[in-house]
Amino acid sequence: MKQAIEITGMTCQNCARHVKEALETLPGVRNVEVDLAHHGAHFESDRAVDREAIAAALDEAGYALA
Ligand SMILES: [Cu+2]
Repeated sequence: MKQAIEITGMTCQNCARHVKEALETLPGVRNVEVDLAHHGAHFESDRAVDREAIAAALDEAGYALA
């Protein structure tokens, strides 16, 4: 399934890369695409990824789930 999220705190391509890496640490998540211009990201996963787990991974990297 595909999941789309909105993220706050990204300002440059380095941020986008950090967010991509953070999301890729989540079990089952693949094909992460970060859209810096629109403060978003989407990815594929076998099953819905818990919103709290996404928020925690982003928080650890210094960003936040919008
Ligand atoms: Cu940055």
